[in-house]
Amino acid sequence: MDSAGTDKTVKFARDGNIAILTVDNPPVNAGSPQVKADLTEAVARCLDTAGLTAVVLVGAGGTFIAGADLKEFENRTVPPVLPDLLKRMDAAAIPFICAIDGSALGGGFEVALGCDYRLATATATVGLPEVTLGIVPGAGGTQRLPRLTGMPTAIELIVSGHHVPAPEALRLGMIDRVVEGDLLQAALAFARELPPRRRLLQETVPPAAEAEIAAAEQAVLRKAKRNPAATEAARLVRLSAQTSAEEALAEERAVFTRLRLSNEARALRHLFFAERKSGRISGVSGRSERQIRKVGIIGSGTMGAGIAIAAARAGYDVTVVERDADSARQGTQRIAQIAGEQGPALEVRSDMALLADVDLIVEAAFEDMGVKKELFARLDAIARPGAIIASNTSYLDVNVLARCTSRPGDVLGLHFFSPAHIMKLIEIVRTDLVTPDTLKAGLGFAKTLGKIPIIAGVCDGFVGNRIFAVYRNQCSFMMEDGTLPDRIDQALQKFGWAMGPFAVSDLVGLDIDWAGRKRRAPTRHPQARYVAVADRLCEEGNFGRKTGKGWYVYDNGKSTGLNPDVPGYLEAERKAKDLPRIDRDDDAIALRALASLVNEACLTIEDGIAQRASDIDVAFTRGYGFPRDRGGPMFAADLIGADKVLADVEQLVAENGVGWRVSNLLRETVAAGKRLADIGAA
Ligand code: 3H9
Repeated sequence: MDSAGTDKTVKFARDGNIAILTVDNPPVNAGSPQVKADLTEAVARCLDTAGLTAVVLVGAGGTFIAGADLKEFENRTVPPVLPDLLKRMDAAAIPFICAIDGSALGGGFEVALGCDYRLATATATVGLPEVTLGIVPGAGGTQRLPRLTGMPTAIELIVSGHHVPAPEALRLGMIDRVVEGDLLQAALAFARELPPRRRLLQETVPPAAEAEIAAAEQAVLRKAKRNPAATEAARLVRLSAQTSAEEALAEERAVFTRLRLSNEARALRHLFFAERKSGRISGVSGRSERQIRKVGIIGSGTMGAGIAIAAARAGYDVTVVERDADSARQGTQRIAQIAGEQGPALEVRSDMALLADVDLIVEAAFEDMGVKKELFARLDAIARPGAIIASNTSYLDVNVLARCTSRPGDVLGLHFFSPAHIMKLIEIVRTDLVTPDTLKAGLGFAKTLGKIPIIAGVCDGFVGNRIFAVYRNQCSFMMEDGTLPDRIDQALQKFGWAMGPFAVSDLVGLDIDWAGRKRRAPTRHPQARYVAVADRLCEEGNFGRKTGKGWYVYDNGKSTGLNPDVPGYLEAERKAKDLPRIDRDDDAIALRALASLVNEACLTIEDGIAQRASDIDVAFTRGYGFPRDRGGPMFAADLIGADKVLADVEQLVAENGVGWRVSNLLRETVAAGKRLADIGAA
C-alpha cells in the first residue's frame, strides 16, 4: 500500500488498482473548506491516475463525515464547493465506494450519495439533518435520496432530519450493505469485484401515489412548526420527480444559500453548539472514577415514575421504593401506565433497605424540606460508602440536604423536568461541598439517559425556575396593567412560545404556585408589587385544567375560552390600587416578557448560579417552550437588539418598583457592544 500527502486532511493511498481516500479532520471529520479542497484534489488525482479500477472513500478516527463544518457557516463560501466535487465524481469512469463508520450526516451523507455504493458498519448512522439546523441539504441530498428510497420516505427522512441507524438505512435502501468485521477490508473486497457504476442522478425516482406523498409530507411538516426549511425541503424533494436533475440541483443550492444565513438557521446553529457546551464545567473534565450500574429511586409519583422509566430504558438496573405497601402498589401501576406497552415493567417496593447496594439514589419524594431532611439522614445510614445521593427537588436548598448526611461531597441535585422520561433538560445542581467526581458522575448519568444537562448553583428555583418565575410575574403585571391573560398568551404564542404563561399555569395547576407564594409570603417586601387575582381563583377552588376552571374554562380538558370571572377580578384590583392603564400591542408584550427573562438571566449569571448565557438558551428552549428558531432568550435579545431590550428592562424596573433592579452585567455587556448570548462563553 503506498501513501502520500500526510499533511493533508484527505490522505491518498493505494491498494493495487484501488485508491483509498481517507478523510482525517478530528474530531468528526467535518467538511471544512480545507477538507473540501483536499478531497477535490484527491479525487482529481484518482481521475488522473491511470490503471485505477475503483476508489474507496473512508473516514479516520472511527467516523465518516459529520457534515459541513458548522463553525464556518458565518463565513463566505470559498470554492471548491461540494456540488462541483460530486459532479466530477459523477463524470468519472470508475466507481466510488463509500465505507461508513460512525456518522455520515448532512454533507457527509451527500458525499456518500455521490458515490456508487455505500457500505457501513452496524453501528454507523446516516442521514440528512440539515432541516434541524434551519437549512436544506446543499449538495444534492434532496435529489439523490428519493431515487434510493422513494419520495415519501425521502420527505420523511429529510424533513425530520432523523439520524438513521445502519440496519434501518439498509432496509430503506440508503446503504447497500452492513459490514461485520473490518470495514476497509470489506470495502476493498467489494471494489475488487469490479461492481458496475451506479450514478443515482441517472436513475428515476420510484413512482409513488400522490396520497402517499401528501400523507408523509403532512405528518412531518406538522411536527416541524415554525421552520421554513421544512416546507422548502419537502418542495425540493418533490422536484426530483418533476424536473431535470440539473434544474432541481440548482434550485436546491439556491434555497440552501438563502437559508444558510437566515436568523432561524443562525439560532439553530447557536443552540447546536450551546447544547454541546452546556454540560461543561470549567476546571472539571474527564469521566468519573465511579461506575453507575444500579440506580435507586425514592418516590413513584409522576416525577419518580418518569425518572425510573428513563433510567431503566437507558439500561440501568433500577430499584424504586415507596414509603408503604399501598403507595408501592399505586406506583407500580403508575409506571405501567406511563411506560405503556414499550415498558419497562418495574415493581415498586416498600423497603428502603433495598437501596443498600445501589450506586446512585435519586430522591423524588414530596417537595417538603422536613420530609426530605429526614430521608437524607436515613439514606446516609443505608447507602453504601461511595454511593451518590441526589435530590430531584425543583427549588429546595440542596446544601441543607447535603449537610443532613455524613458525605456532603457525594450529594448533588438532579432536577428533571416533567415528564422526566421525555423532557431532555436536566439541571445538575452543584452544592457547596460536592466533589468534582460526583459532578462528573451526575453528568455521565445524565448523558447516558440522553439528557441535555446544564449546571446550576443552589438558589430558589435554580436556573430555569428562578428565571421563569420572574417572567411569569412580569406577565401577571402586564395583566394588571390592563391586558387580559388570553391576549398575553396569544401574543407570546405568536412570538413562538409553545404556550402562554397563563395556559401553562392552568396545565401545571394553580395550587402549585399558590403554595409557593404562601411559602414566600413572610419574606416578601410589604411594598413589593403583588397581583392577587391568582390567589382569588385558588381560594374559590379553581386550580386550572384539573378542576375545569382556572384562567380559562375547560370542557373535557379542552379550553373553551377565558374564565368570565377574570376581567371583573382584574378591574376590581386595578380600581383598588388606582393603577394607570398601559395598553400593549403584541410586540410590546413579547418584548417585555423577553426583557424580564434576559435581566433575570443576567442576574443569575452575576450571582454565580448559571455558568453562561448559552446555558439559559438551552434551558428555555428545552424545558420551557421558548421558540428554538429564536435560539433562546439571550440569542433572541441579540437579534432584536440588546440595547432595545435593556431600555425595556430599565422601564420595567421603574414600573415594578421595590425588589427590581437592572443587572450590571446586562448594562456592561450592552455598553461594551458585546453579544448577550456570549456571556460566560470561554
Ligand atoms: C450540512 O452538512 C449542510 C450540507 O448539506 C451542505 C453541503 C454543501 N461542524 O456532538 P458531539 C463538533 S449541515 C462543526 O459532542 P457526539 C462538536 O461541536 C451539517 N463541528 O459528539 C464537538 O466539538 P467540541 C449536518 C461539529 O459523538 C465535537 O464535534 N450535520 C460538527 O455526541 C463532537 O460532537 C449535522 O447536523 C459539525 N458539523 O455526536 C451533524 N459536528 O468537542 C452534527 C460535530 O469542540 N453533528 N461537531 O464541543 C452531530 O449530530 C453530532 O456531533 C455527531 C457526534 C452525531 C456527529
